[in-house]
Amino acid sequence: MEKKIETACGLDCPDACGIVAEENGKIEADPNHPTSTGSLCSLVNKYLPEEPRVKTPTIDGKEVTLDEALEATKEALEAKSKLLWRGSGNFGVMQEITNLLFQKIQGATTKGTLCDGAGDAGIVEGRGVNRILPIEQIKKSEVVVVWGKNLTVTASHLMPHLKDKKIIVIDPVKTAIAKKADLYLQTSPRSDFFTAVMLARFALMGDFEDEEYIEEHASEYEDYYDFTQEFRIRPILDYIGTDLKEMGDILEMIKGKKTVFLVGNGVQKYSTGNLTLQAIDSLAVILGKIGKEGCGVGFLGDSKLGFENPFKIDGQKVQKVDTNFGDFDTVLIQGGNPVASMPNSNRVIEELKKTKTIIYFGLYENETSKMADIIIPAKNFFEKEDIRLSYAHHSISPMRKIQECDYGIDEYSFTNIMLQKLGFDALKEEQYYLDFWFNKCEKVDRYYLSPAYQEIPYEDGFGEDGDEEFIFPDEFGDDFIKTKQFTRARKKSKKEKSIEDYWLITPKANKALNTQFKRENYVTMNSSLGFQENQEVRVYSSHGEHSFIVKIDEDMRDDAIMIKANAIGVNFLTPSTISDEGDSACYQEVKVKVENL
Ligand SMILES: Nc1nc2c(c(=O)[nH]1)N[C@H]1C(S)=C(S)[C@@H](COP(=O)(O)OP(=O)(O)OC[C@H]3O[C@@H](n4cnc5c(=O)[nH]c(N)nc54)[C@H](O)[C@@H]3O)O[C@H]1N2
Ligand SMILES: Nc1nc2c(c(=O)[nH]1)N[C@H]1C(S)=C(S)[C@@H](COP(=O)(O)OP(=O)(O)OC[C@H]3O[C@@H](n4cnc5c(=O)[nH]c(N)nc54)[C@H](O)[C@@H]3O)O[C@H]1N2
Ligand SMILES: [Mo]
Repeated sequence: MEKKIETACGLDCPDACGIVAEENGKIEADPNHPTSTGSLCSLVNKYLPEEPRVKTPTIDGKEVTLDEALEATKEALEAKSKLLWRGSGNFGVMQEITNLLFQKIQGATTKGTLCDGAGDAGIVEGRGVNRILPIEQIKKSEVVVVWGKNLTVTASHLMPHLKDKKIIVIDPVKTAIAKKADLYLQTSPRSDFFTAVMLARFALMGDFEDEEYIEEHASEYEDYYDFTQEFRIRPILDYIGTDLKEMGDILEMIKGKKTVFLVGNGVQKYSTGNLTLQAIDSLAVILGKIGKEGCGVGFLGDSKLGFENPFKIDGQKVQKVDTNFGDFDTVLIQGGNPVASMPNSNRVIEELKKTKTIIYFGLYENETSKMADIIIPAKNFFEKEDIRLSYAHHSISPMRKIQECDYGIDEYSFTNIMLQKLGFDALKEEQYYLDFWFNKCEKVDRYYLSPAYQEIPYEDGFGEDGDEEFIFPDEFGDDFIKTKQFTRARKKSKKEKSIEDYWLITPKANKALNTQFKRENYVTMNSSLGFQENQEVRVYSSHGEHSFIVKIDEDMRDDAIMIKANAIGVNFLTPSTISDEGDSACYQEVKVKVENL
């Protein structure tokens, strides 16, 4: 019998599945892994192996040897100012080893995130620390509130665990899970803070609160009740697109039931995303649905909690969201495609044009590799040793080499070679850095358990040590939407309904992992907007424009259009606004117009 090698998926996805590979490279899901329930998704089974790789190093478009490309990289890194911009193309921890190079050469790195920073900041504000909700608690729940998370696409391995549970979905798009839900709220985009505030208010008014629990863990709840009363009910429910009955139905469904809230990135791609997460947490706390069996709020957790990160460095940090690439002579882009994935593509391209040398260290040809002066082919996660943490569960998996690659270079070797070329000491053995992580974990069967694991997070209370109370939001400010409507009820006239400014919804796609794998160029919209299927349209915002092909879908609201994260050109429309808290991108803080071409 052939020997099996156990490894894990490195794609930036919460499931972080366990994989078993035969020596010939054939892979399947590890049946013993807590999330990968017997099957791998098509991204890793089909689209990844089909994707053509960058195999030849180049300098100014000319093919060179890897040594020549590395020598040119060394020279570029001797420039006065240099920046490392890393994406999340591979979620292994060893990606970060390049920090050690930038520490030595006194280069800049980035702070902030394109992903979940706003939500994370709100969670930390309320709970003190962002702990992952263990899958076992999701399994034990009776009601699941899926809030701005496209579960069937972005965390499909959770689906089998939701069987036989009552499902409530809150999402402006009628997603696949919304169609199966027992209760579905097709809310207005960017209204979730208000939804959570209103539900908390009605809960406290209608005796749905868990008094004993909040007295002990969130004693400021009466102040929060006062805060919720600052918001006018009628105009806000209109704005959300709901009514008192629906709000009551939600509370009735949750009452007395073990409930988890699975919250996705959709609710927080806005400048005020922190407040939204804090308000959703506040609702869960008031209902007593946190820190108990079968309960909790699951967002993207902090995968590195409890570890000491050997790759953590100080030094100059610039914002990841609106990076001024032009301030640097040399920019090393590793594991990312910022020209397409960062917001405000016009700005990104202008900035990168000002940079003297762009080095692209990645797997695939894309918008960023096209702008690069030096291209260094990387190895993928099947071709090197690494460790996989997850932002949605506590299994830490070794990622092992299951395939050879004779053209790319891994991040450890890249860093090691560069350090020595530049006259610094070599790195320690690769295993030393891997053990740094493993040594913090307890081994459980073939997996390791994260040091941050707690069976029921926040069971004793909040804060790092569980001895603090929950903190409610006490202020609300918003510069983006006009809050005038919340102080004066108004009726929509027919004319107002035909507004041209649409919300932009830009979620993940099923055949792509961000901009890796299948790309598309669709804009999805309701037929009432007056455009035709397959028609080419120009979509524009105050930041830029791009053309897209129309897809008609009656599951869309009439005040929003959808262009997915893998669509070519989507980020010409998005702003490089940084969230109020958490240094996060705000992809949906924008209104767009659509016109015939
Ligand atoms: N197949 C696939 N899986 C992926 C990825 C991928 O690219 N492809 N990417 C991975 C990554 S990097 C991440 S961060 C996760 C993210 O995964 P998710 O958290 O699911 O995030 P999104 O797909 O961005 O959006 C989720 C949902 O939010 C809804 N939404 C949009 N605006 C609003 C709003 O204002 N309010 C509410 N309530 N809902 C809203 C959208 O309609 C969508 O259904 O997925 C990971 N998994
Ligand atoms: N419009 C819109 N934009 C978005 C989002 C959205 O929902 N809508 N989502 C945002 C989110 S949540 C995220 S996380 C970001 C992601 O944005 P990025 O981090 O830029 O991720 P990708 O676009 O997937 O690019 C990853 C690249 O990493 C390279 N790569 C993969 N594995 C390896 C490896 O092992 N080593 C090296 N050196 N390179 C590797 C591949 O060449 C690939 O092109 O996008 C953000 N952008
Ligand atoms: Mo992400």
